[in-house]
Amino acid sequence: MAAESNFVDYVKIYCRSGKGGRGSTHFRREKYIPKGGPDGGDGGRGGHIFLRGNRNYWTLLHLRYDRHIMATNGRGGSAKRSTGANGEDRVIEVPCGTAVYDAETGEFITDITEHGQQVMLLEGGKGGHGNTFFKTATNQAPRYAQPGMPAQERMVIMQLKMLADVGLVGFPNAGKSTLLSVLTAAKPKIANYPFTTLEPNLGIVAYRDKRSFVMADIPGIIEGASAGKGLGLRFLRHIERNALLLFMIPADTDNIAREYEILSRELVQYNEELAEKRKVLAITKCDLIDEELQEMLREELPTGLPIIFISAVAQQGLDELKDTLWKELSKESLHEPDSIVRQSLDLSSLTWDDEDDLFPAPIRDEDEEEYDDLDFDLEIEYDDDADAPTQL
Ligand SMILES: Nc1nc2c(ncn2[C@@H]2O[C@H](COP(=O)(O)OP(=O)(O)OP(=O)(O)O)[C@@H](O)[C@H]2O)c(=O)[nH]1
Ligand SMILES: [Mg+2]
Repeated sequence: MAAESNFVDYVKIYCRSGKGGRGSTHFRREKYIPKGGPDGGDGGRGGHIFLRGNRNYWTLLHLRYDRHIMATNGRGGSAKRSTGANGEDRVIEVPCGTAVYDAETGEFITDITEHGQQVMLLEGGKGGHGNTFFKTATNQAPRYAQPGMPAQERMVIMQLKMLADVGLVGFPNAGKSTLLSVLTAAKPKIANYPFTTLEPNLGIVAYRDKRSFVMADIPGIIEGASAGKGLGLRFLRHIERNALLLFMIPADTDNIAREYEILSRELVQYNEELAEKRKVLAITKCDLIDEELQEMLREELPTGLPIIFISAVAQQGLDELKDTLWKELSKESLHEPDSIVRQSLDLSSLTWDDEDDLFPAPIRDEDEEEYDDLDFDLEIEYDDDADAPTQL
């Protein structure tokens, strides 16, 4: 499904840092300096792999087609104490809100939430010391050098979890996209059939005194969503970070309290911590019922959360809704929203498009170290029984 869509919020990629270049075992050889002493340089460091937040990306689409990300190796050291070049680093640009997990264990690795935030995912191998480094008073002609440190590799899963203050939660057709379209400049598709919205949409709600907050319209949830029905769990991850959830149930629903129960249950089954989020309930499409009916409805509503009657179409109750949302957002959070994001992934819950196999990239011939032939000339120059070479 996601393959046809440009909204890519999941990707599995293989990353490898560069290995360190090896140190050189070289001895100085010049025409009139017969025993020139060690002059092998250090190897260069292998390239690192970094992640960097970039607000110009909204999805992980750009990573879909570049799923093997490899830094290059450090070069070996060489004669005249020359240090090998460092490998080239690779920076993976990701949208703000990207959480990264180990694809084999599900372990949470890191979370990129800000533009410019940079995190090292894999460290390049350190370069080995050349024989010059090992020269001491008692061993003036070391015939050894260090190899570079190995590369690191890791298969990772990246998930985008959108950064929004308020997440809209409701059954299909509840009027979520309509509300987003009247409160923000976003232009989501709106229609009188379920699952009109197939991708989350974000909008900025302007509030008084130039204040604003971000609202996310996510596709409709149905009973059984946490077990994979409808669009299933795929989009529930986008409400993980929301400080506040706005539940939306149409006024002409037979049993509002029951619908509220079903929605709450689906969320909790997805993740228990969602139960701790602040909630507001909007009874939508109130233009469909009269005042009298509204009064009757009040009797049978769920308790324990602010409830606002609205109509996006008739522009009723919208200011009151914004006031309530702002008030709730300003309260101290009951719980740190990002703690859910930082939990390990349950790999068995990944049932959608992720199982297109991705294999580690093979180590190619050109990745293997190149030897500097000069290094092997040393036996000709030095006789093992000879004294240590004279001063450089
Ligand atoms: N009468 C009335 N109809 C509304 C109101 N808000 C939305 N609708 C209608 O309800 C239908 C569904 O609205 P959407 O905004 O697409 O609903 P949704 O919750 O985004 O639906 P999905 O994307 O399918 O989950 C559309 O035909 C809207 O015109 C309202 O305040 N009053
Ligand atoms: Mg919609």
